[in-house]
Amino acid sequence: MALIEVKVPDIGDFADVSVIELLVKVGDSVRAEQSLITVESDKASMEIPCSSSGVVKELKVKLGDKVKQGSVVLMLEEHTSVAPESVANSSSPKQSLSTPALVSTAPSLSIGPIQVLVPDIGDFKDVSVIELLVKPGDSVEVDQSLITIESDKASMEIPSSAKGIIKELKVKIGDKVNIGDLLAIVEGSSNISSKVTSSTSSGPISAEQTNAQRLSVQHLSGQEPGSASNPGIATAAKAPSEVPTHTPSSPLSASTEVPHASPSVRKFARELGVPLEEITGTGLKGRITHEDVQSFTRRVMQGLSTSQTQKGQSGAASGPGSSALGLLPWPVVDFAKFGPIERKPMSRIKKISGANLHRNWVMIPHVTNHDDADITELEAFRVLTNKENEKSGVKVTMLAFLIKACVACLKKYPEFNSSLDGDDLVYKSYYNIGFAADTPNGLVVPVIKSADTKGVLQISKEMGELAAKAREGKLSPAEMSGATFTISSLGGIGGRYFNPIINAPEVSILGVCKSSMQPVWNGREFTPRLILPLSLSWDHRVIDGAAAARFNAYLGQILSDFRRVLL
Ligand code: CAO
Repeated sequence: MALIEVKVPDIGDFADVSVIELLVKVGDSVRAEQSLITVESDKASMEIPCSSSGVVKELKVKLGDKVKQGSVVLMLEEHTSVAPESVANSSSPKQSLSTPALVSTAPSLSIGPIQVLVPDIGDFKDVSVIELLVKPGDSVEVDQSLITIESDKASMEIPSSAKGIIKELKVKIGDKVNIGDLLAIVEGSSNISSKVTSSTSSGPISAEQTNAQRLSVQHLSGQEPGSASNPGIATAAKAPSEVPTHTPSSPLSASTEVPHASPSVRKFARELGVPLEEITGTGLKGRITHEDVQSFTRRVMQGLSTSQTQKGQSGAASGPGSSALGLLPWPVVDFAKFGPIERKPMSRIKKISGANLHRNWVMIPHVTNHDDADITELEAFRVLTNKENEKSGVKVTMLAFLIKACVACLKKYPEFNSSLDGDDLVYKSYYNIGFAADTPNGLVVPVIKSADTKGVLQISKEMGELAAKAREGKLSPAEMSGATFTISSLGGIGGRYFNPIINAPEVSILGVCKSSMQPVWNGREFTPRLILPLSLSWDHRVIDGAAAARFNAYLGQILSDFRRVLL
């Protein structure tokens, strides 16, 4: 096994940046692309990834050290042998980050609306806006940070190119931005800049990139100070000698209100819903560390302190935390202590559905009734129908029959098709049936609209189309909304019974598992029958046990003799 030096790769304009976090320690197993350290310049921070997998033998940097391209970060005992030269060269970060150099012109008065655009942000493409640091009406100085953007490996603050009052913010949290995008309209009030210096670049950034590496300031009215024409992006592509630049002001002076934390800490805080502005950082220069976020969370969970955000939220909206329920705080475990681990972010769908499931589980008093339905004849009919319709390309599924059967039950027992709204119960005269679909990214619930007006063949066809769209992640919000009742079928997979979680604001959900041949006593003998296990969860605020038992019994009757649907 080769011992190699892992070096800081090309990090664009970053030179002599501080190490603000060590993300690994001696003895750790690391894999290629895993972040090793976080470095931070005055306006941006980024994580330096590992070039290959192996075991950390020695750390060559410590907190506060200054590093640049080529600095040795650590010695790695590689799992697979790779020539050291190629390692150093291959270890380029996912994002090549360059601190934005700002275009400026000679100091002069400039009054009028000014467009502030996203400057050259290196290799960053479609990066998310994660923080708005100003709002309309705020006074801003030149170089004052306006927003924070973050890719998967780095975050950076985008400074204002103009001094004045923010008239309009053109981005919101979650927007994706690129070079040249309009960020804000600033009512300019005085000189745009004073410090004039030339732009420098290091590493392989080309002359063209260097030239383009400027913040574009476009005046909507009046002349660009010191320029004959409006210097939009096009002007920004002039040679450096033609376009004077100025350096950003001191990092902390511009945004003293903004908590300083590395991208991974920000991400960690966001995942936990921890407001960074409420934390006092204990790291270098007051930086918020991973531990700060953990100990803040621990204190809130133990009821020793309260988050301002938590205070501001209504109980119903935020849901009770474990401290409100008098529960022990969530255990914080360093899993890596016990063996190798891999940390992966949850998919967007999982995060959204997880939050919904959690709320529904906590807020709805669930009860589940389990029952069986004899589907021997129905399954034979389904198989026959599929044989007869082979050429149509539409496969009739058991789930389509279940949807039709449930509509009949919902009509007979309308409270199952209702929703709670304060002290009122809203009864719906339409029957939109959601069905849980398992996709590579998580659970989604497409909806068959007006299922009462559709036949089993049409329902099967729509279900096939919606399930395909679900797997491809192409369902529109409209196709996943408006359900009045949901079915979750694990029949194609297996199992006997389970407790499905109600999909609020619905009040019940049917879970079905795999049917199997069972010996059933018919009064004279045991006969083999195909039995489908049913699990009906219901909201006990709206429905009581007797109604649920009747619903299941009626559903069983329909499934055992589908002609009852017509009654
Ligand atoms: N008993 C026995 N076999 C069943 C059955 C049942 N209840 N339901 C379906 N099957 C059979 C089908 O007949 C099919 O067999 P063939 O290929 O031999 O015809 C096979 O299982 C696969 O069916 P399917 O799952 O593709 O089709 P479906 O209409 O039953 O379900 C869908 C479609 C989208 C609901 C399903 O693919 C799916 O995603 N299920 C998972 C839902 C889920 O995750 N629920 C849990 C939510 S809570 O976390």
